[in-house]
Amino acid sequence: MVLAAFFRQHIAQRQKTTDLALRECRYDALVIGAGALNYHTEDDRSYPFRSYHHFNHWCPARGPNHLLLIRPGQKPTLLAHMPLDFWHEHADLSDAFWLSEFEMKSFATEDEIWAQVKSLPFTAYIGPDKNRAESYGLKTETSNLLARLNWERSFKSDYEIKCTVRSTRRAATGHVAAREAFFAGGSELDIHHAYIRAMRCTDYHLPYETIVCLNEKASILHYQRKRDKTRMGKTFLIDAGFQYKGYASDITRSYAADEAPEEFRSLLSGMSKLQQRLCLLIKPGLSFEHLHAQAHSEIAHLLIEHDLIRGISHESAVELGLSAVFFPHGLGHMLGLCVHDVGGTQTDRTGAVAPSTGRFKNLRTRRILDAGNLITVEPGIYFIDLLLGPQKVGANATYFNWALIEQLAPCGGIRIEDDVLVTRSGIRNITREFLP
Ligand SMILES: [Mn+2]
Repeated sequence: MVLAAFFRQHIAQRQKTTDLALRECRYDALVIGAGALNYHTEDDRSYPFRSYHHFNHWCPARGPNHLLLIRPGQKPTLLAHMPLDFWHEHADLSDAFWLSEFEMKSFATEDEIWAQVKSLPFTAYIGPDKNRAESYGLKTETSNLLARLNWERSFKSDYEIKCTVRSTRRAATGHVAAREAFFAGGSELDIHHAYIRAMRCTDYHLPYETIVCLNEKASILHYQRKRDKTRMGKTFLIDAGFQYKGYASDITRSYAADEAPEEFRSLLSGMSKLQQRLCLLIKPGLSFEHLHAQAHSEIAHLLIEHDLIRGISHESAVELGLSAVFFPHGLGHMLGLCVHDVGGTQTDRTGAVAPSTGRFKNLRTRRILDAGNLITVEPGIYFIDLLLGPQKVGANATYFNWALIEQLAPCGGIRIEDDVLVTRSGIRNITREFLP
């Protein structure tokens, strides 16, 4: 089946789920804004444009100022902005694979577009331009509706899975090239360039800036600098993806050269197996917070096995927060049009928030997983000064093997991240299909 056929199904599903959501919230119609260009202060340069994600959920059209008008039982209308502008290229949409699913009307000015949605009967607006929407008589207090739309976003259609697979395939070519550049002794900048070159794209196509860390920088979770002087790294962490029709892949790999300390290489191999075991536990009905707790338990085991923590059981190590010193972030997040996708803490379509067991703070996802959810699984172990420092003088200081920690700190850390689709019977690990 070609992408257009998958897209047709996807739109039919959107129509059905959105009609239901509008009915439940008693709206007659919905307007979704793509959003406008944003400019640097007192400057005519704009920030790179990204369409509003709910706009993207319906329509892959690029560029700002488009509106979508969704009315129950009717073909969705794309009110497209086609300005008379010779400074920029404006996409010719006439042969877009998705166009037949819309009634398209083009306008040269934004005012003409907005005039089309003026004073519609009880119509909700979602998007970045709320003030303008209100001035045109649209309803912008839409949290009830958004909760339902966010909920539906967490069940990926076959079209969305197809896009995620393409995004992953492309990212995998970058990851292979990045690994080669690392083992060839390249700098962080060399590795970043190798990644981009292999994917045949520019930075604009990335869902987030690449995280390319040699050695100790792997302990900085969102490290963004690309050093060019440091070469011949002993350890390497890369967190990088690609975006296809807006759908992100989000993949992390960690490597160690032969020159890296044997203890670190062994820790890396243990983490690799641990990550795979966690993936295989996933099935519909599993609480992601429970899986996060399981990750802590296994990581505590690994730390004890490698003598980084000593004189304590793995249960107590988790209880006292010792595993969290090495693994301070959540195990994963929903993935889709947003890298940290919407709906991660909802328990139902009305937006009720999942009750927390109170054991872990700041988890991006606390859902009971269901078939169709797309989620990342990304356990890590890091040597972070800011978290280790207070432990040195704290009540638990004797549980840490400080000599070994000091020896491994220059290795930075480890994270391994796959993108996993929850299926009726278990999982489809999309990342491993392209990056085994
Ligand atoms: Mn991630």
